[in-house]
Amino acid sequence: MENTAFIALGSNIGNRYDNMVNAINKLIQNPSIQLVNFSSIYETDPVGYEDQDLFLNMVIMVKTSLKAIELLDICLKIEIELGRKREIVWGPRTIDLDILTYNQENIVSEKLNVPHPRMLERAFVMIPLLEIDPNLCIPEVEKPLNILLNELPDKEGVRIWKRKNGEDVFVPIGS
Ligand code: PH2
Ligand code: MG
Ligand code: MG
Repeated sequence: MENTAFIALGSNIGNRYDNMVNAINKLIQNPSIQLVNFSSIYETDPVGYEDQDLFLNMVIMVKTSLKAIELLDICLKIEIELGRKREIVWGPRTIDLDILTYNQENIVSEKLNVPHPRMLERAFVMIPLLEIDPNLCIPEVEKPLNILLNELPDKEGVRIWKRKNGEDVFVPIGS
């Protein structure tokens, strides 16, 4: 499992928590993907298209022997299996799985752009990402990520919903 990827999860339709846990379980059922770390779950105000329900968001870190494009295909397949319909850009979704980074690679293609082009502007990505790796470096980004996060305006739109380490500890891996 020589590659490291960070993946952002988001859900704002149906049982949001089950959608996230089911997506993680489906990912790690793949023998080429191993879960290394995961963030707390945050409830977040919708960004971009605001007339929709609150999201749950989190970030996971995986190791994988898959190429980035293969990992993307698995993510898209899981989105469909969990009932995602693409109707409105930035609109409601049962589950969204976005590859944020893949090693230190820069990938620009029609299907996949890594690092994720909007990740640095989104507190709902940056807060859970920094929770699991405060020292992460993003290719071609000079500023430390905590400084970039501090500069973001919409941090109060991201509120802890289920703590990773706390009284209501959750385990995203089912039996
Ligand atoms: N995803 C979007 C657009 N807006 N807003 C929140 N709070 N969380 C998301 O995951 C999200 C969003 C497009 O992927
Ligand atoms: Mg997204
Ligand atoms: Mg997506």
